Amino acid sequence: MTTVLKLGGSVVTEKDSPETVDEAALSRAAEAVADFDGDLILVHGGGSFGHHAAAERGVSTESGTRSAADARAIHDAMGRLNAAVLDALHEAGIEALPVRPLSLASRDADGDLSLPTGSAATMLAEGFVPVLHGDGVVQSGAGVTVTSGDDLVVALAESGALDVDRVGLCSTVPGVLDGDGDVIARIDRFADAADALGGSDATDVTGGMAAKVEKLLALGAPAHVFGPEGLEEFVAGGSPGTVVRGE
Ligand code: IP8
Repeated sequence: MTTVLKLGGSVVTEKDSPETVDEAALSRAAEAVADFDGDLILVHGGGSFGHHAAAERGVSTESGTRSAADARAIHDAMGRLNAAVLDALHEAGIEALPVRPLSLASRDADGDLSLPTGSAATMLAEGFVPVLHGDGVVQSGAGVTVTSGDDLVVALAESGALDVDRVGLCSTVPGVLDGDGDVIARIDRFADAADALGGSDATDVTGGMAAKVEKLLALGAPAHVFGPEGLEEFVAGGSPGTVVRGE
């Protein structure tokens, strides 16, 4: 059994300030993750690294680039963030290794993601923690488009080989919020939460909470959406924030 945990880009970076790591938040997250017992795959988002690099070049999940220089600029920005995340994880005693989607994944013309998971599975078997991240990924007929960390989470969770039974999405909000700002404890159907779900408030080329919930509802495993204050509880096996589970 494997747990997949995504650390949102807004948790580990200053999302409105280009290429700025939130060092304190990142090391707090790494220390919390260090207490996890079992097989763990981490994914992190783009925050002020990937989203700014992609937005500056007009690249998104929908709109690709055929400029290798632009694709590299996005990938390199994500590489700088990935290095900072790995440094913090190593500092916390976690044997983490990078798995970089540009070199591994592809999308078909409909946007369906293909993510080979052999390297992550072997890393787990050898006692490492694979760390993936949102990235530019080559797409049939579109050049390189942006693949969100959320899509990677879904692909990992759907890979039979990894046997994922639990998913966590740690973002800056304490869960999926209703119209009054209260955390919705459980979402089984998109209609339950549709009215309350809005867009993201900072530069985000891959969509806000609504897009996340829609993807999570399609998973076989329960997904927990929570804020940084819920991370310790999730790592300990608890259910902070909102549980999203499709019927
Ligand atoms: O923050 C986006 O990943 P996300 C990655 O998980 C890039 O949506 C390159 C913008």
